[in-house]
Amino acid sequence: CRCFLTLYFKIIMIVLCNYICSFSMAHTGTHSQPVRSCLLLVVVSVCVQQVHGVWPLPQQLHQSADRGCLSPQRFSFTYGRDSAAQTGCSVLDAAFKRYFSIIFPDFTKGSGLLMLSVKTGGCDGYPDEDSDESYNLSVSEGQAVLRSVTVWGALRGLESFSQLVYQDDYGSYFINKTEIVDFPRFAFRGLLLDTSRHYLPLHAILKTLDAMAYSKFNVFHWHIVDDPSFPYQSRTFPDLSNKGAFHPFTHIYTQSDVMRVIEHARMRGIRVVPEFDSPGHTQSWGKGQPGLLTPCYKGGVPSGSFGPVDPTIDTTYKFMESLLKEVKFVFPDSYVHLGGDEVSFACWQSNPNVRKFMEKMGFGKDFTKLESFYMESVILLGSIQDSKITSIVWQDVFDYHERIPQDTVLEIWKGEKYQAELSRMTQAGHRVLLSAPWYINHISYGQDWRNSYAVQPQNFSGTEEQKKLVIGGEVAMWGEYVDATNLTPRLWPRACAAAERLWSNEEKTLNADLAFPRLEEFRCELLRRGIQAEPLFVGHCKHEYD
Ligand code: CP6
Repeated sequence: CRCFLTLYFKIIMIVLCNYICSFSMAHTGTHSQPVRSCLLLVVVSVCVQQVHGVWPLPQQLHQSADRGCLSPQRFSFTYGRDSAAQTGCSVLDAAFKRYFSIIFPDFTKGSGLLMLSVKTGGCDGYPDEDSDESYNLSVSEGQAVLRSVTVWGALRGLESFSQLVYQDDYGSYFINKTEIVDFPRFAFRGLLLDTSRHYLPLHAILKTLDAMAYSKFNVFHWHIVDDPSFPYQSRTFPDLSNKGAFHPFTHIYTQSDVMRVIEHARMRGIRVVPEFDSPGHTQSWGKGQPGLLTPCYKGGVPSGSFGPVDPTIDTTYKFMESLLKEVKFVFPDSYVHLGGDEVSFACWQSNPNVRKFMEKMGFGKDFTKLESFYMESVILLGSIQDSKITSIVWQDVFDYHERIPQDTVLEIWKGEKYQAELSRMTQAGHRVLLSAPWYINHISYGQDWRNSYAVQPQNFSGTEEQKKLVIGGEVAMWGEYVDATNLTPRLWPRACAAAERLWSNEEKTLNADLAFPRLEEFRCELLRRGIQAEPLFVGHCKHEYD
């Protein structure tokens, strides 16, 4: 350990600097001004060298320039005596192993430094919307203590701890004396992956979950099926993927794949919210479920093509009921995304049965009423069964129809005027998720993470009560132009900007220029951990290849 070596180095620097300063003073004839600014320079350079960033920024972070050495051979995570979670806690035993090898990649387990104390056990459950993710971390000479209410908070604290450890040029490990008090600003910090436009192999999803945990995302929104393909292998309706996937064996998610995703996410305190988007975006569903989609007509006869789900027949609702029942059984989270976006009315309009149904229901020529009728029925199907689900729907459903059930969460995806939309939705008492400004499948030249960083989710006209209804937001990675070849660099580090916006205190993180060096450092850390994150700008990292 070479603490003293750097101490000597500092002393030599200061002496050297004083010498240069007095030299320059003698020559210019000025008084104390240059000495002071010169000393300031030394202090600043020492400080800059010492501060090790955490991304996203903790609510309170006090770091001192005092640092201690960490010896990999003598380091380990332990459970405090007063901790409700003890050895055998699945989530934390696994997290200890993971973080040990993240921090010390070239070593195996040592013994005794970071002590962890969790108030409540609950190691075998799933994180949910009410999970307490707060933690306190205190790093001092010789030991560190991490306190949290839940295991999920402990995971966030371990992540921050791992980001505080650094190596000097000789390979010695250090951590500065640090006090952190931390908790998330928003409870819902999501990332959407689209596995229908392109199939994403399991390893790509698992790796994305790893990277999500590094920036404290806590919801994986799995847009699992859509028009182009239906890769979810259903127990109840196996033909949906047999006929609707790109390939019935290689391009599907089996029940065991889905379980692996859910468990990998759970171990990192991440919820998995599946989306089964209907009545639009369902072309692939029609292949394995004949009679589900509306036949389109041309010149008074069926044209052979199909439109959205047929909302006029009983069998549609029976099917949706069975499918949702399975989804609730397979996915433990109490939230399910039911879609409801971008429904094209042309096909419904062409179909004489649909027109007859419209007449019978008194909808006139207003097809938004028909879409609302369908969505309302499907939301109801989800909520009347024994274990209640909370539905999320895209903003279209609210735009068409303000009388959807109060506990339905609305997600904003349209780019223009999302502030006005936030106002109207929260005015109507709905909880809201913001995704519109975080469509990072869109790329452009330059540092577009700054746009994501500048978003102020609660900056709209409304009462304090209304602002509390914004439960968080989501980064969306739609898959039209994305598969496993380019997913990672397109996501990271750009998604990190939203991660900090959703976790950290707004006042402390408004300035993107101040965030820049910390994000650069975090991006290098992602590379070191094997996440092929793209560069923010000109420069280099110490570890550029995995
Ligand atoms: N697929 C689904 C999509 C989109 C939506 N729903 C989408 C629309 C516009 C943009 C990006 C994605 N590809 N099912 C809208 C929620 Cl810019």
